[in-house]
Amino acid sequence: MWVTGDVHLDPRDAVRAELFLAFLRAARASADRLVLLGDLFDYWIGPAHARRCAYAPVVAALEEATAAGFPVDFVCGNRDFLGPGELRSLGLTVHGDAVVYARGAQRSVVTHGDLLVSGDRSYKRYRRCVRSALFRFGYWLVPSFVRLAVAHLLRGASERKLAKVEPLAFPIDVPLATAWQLEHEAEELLMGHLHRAETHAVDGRTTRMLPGWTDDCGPHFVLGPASSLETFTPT
Ligand SMILES: [Mn+2]
Repeated sequence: MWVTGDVHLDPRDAVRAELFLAFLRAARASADRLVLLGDLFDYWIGPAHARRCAYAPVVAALEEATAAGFPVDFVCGNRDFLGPGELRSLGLTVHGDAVVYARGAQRSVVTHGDLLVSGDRSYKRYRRCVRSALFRFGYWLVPSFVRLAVAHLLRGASERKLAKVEPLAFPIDVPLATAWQLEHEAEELLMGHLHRAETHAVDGRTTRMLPGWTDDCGPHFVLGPASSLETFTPT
């Protein structure tokens, strides 16, 4: 089983899409399942938009993989809240904030990681807003060009904030991550979101953080008796 996330495909970036396609082929050849822990797309407006931009070959490859019986799971990230149902239509199995995988005696919690960051108050306000019932209800009512405008607005706000306060520099709440593992009787927790590789071990329980993707490498965890962080580069 391979776990990755924070691919951040951009609608205009065919290079990153090509790398993800090669990664998906490698996953199908080497693993029995692929888990995406969120932020696969930089933003998601809907399947119609996805089929018109650089997402198109990725959407087609995910549909092809799942139709051929290769399971692809999706754990929602902070940029995926708008269209989990639509991702289901591509054949993906969509989970909520966290999912637990058991491999023999080894249990791993996989989550995007945004709920385990302490101190980011303005992000928590933003998350409450976009995940609210009213916002979601509105999303289904408006035509896709309005969704696109909203996505650009939210993205602009996020980029401005990145420039100002560097939210990726926020520390992870290790006691909270350990509490999640205790609650799920898991030995490890895998997360992304902060785009940096870190490992925190507390009383035999380990939290592993996934670095973000770049244009030439796709970091991912390979789950075995002990999970390892690997880097995919196309040959
Ligand atoms: Mn991300």
